[in-house]
Amino acid sequence: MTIKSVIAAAALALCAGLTQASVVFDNQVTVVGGFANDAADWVQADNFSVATTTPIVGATVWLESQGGGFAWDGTLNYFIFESINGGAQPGAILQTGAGTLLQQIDTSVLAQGRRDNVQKLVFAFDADFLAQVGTEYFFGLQLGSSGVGWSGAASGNGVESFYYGSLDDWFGNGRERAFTLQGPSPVPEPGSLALLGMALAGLAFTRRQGARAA
Ligand SMILES: [Ca+2]
Repeated sequence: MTIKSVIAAAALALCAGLTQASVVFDNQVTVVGGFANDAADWVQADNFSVATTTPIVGATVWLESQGGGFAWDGTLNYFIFESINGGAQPGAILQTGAGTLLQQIDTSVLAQGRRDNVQKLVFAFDADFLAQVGTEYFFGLQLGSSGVGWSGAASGNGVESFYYGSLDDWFGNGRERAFTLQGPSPVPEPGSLALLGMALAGLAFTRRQGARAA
């Protein structure tokens, strides 16, 4: 292994750690298309909890057109609610904001409208939300464009509410929503940092040797 390849490998490991946010909750829904619910006129919500107390910095959601043509206006309003009534419904809003789109991926899964594909969207929260271990919450989403639904699966305990009415008038629609929640990027491992340092030191040494020989 040359020093250059060691540097490249260490730099790659560092970059991977910095760009890949950790998943702190995965609702583990297999998106098959056709099980979307309108998240424009309604706020859709689904429950979650985390394994350790952690900030949540963003989310990944799967969206699809219900009538065909993904005419989404870019609005990604998100909510974190309390979970009340033994997990039956969202309670008070703990945080809400306008998500910033980081990435949109056209999946190969046919959408409900059967004319285009389910879209996978990665977005960042306005501010971190500190989720406490042992506490259940609801994650909610409201899009700007009607006809765009939040993908999900046929069974589960998804809950929806009529947005233009009252946000405390929830009822279960019997569906799981497709989403993951992201924690902060992992701190680079000491091993890869040490490797990079050693490689750089080695490179400086060989350069000195080369200069002396010349
Ligand atoms: Ca659920």
